[in-house]
Amino acid sequence: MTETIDHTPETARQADPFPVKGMDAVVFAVGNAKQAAHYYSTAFGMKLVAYSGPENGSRETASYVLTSGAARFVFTSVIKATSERGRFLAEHVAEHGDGVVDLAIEVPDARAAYKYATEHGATGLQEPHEVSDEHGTVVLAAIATYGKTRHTLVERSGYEGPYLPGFVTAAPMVEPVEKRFFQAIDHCVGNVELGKMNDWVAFYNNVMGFTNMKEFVGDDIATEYSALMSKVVADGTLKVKFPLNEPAIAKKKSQIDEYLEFYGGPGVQHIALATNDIVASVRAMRAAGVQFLDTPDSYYDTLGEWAGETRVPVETLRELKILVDRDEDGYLLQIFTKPVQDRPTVFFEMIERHGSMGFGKGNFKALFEAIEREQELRGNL
Ligand code: TYF
Ligand code: FE
Repeated sequence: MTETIDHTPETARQADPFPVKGMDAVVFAVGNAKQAAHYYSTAFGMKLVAYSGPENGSRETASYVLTSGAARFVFTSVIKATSERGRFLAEHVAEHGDGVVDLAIEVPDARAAYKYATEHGATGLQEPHEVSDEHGTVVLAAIATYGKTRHTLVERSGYEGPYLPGFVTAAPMVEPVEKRFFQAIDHCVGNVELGKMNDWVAFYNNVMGFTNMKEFVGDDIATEYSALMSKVVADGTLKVKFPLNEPAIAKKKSQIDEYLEFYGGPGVQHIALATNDIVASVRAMRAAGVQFLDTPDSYYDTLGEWAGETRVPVETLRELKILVDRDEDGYLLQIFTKPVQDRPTVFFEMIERHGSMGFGKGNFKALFEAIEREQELRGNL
């Protein structure tokens, strides 16, 4: 009998089956991309860096690319739908309102990523293909996720332009802010239908090799406060984190049901933006007219007892309605905007992490009471 010796180095055996470099972009389909670009410039301190539209050969759609540090948002609207893609985007806005069509992920090898994903159960939407212009070549592929959302897999190592081939460099729309409000996308949350959360967790486990993070919201919290269940999947390096929510039966109508009703199905609920100065950012955003969820004074009256010291004095947190959560690894500061369009659908979170890799579980009671007050005002409770 011969013994087989495995000569594979330890690192290769444990190699990530689906390596990612990070979030590439969050792509929104909106009714008026020109005005959206202006809002994210003034209210979110982002900078217009690239554009594609009729002036440079895109007769069907106009797209504005804005960045803040490593975070990139793309706003696309339809000028005249002629192709399948144009009709998809026009119908998406008609059906869902402004929303996210693509959580694009940067990968080192788009062909390998697509192959792995589709061999492990993903629906392919676009086979890997090269796109080029004078700035170089990218490889793009796309797979479907919840609702009509997709993940474009972007391999951009052969490209040095402003965003993607076909885009031209654009000058900022407004005077750039002195200090950016956020520097990265921290996590992107999906709302899925009742009973489907575990299926989507399994999807990311199988298709991308993502693993579950320890934070989850089970039935206990669900029925008492939040009316939702939530689990988080992430890549091994925690650069891409996707919490997934489903509605739970509770005392009041679930905020997830409200989203599903008004969005018209599953989709992206919120994008969390990582900041290293939440106080300055929230002040500037409030001054620019961004509306945040309110937190009652009682939250701050007892905050010191359990949250301990943070870098921000409690009085400043109280003034700006910033929430705190703490776990064994550290703490985080966070705040949530109200929905950023007329439908009670997509919103944003600002998050400043100090060690904690959680998502603010300790704030669920305060947060969900604030959301319920808004639902009540909308007549959706
Ligand atoms: O991303 C998260 O899981 C946290 C918690 O409507 C959360 O931000 C979950 C649902 C929600 C608001 C916040
Ligand atoms: Fe979040």
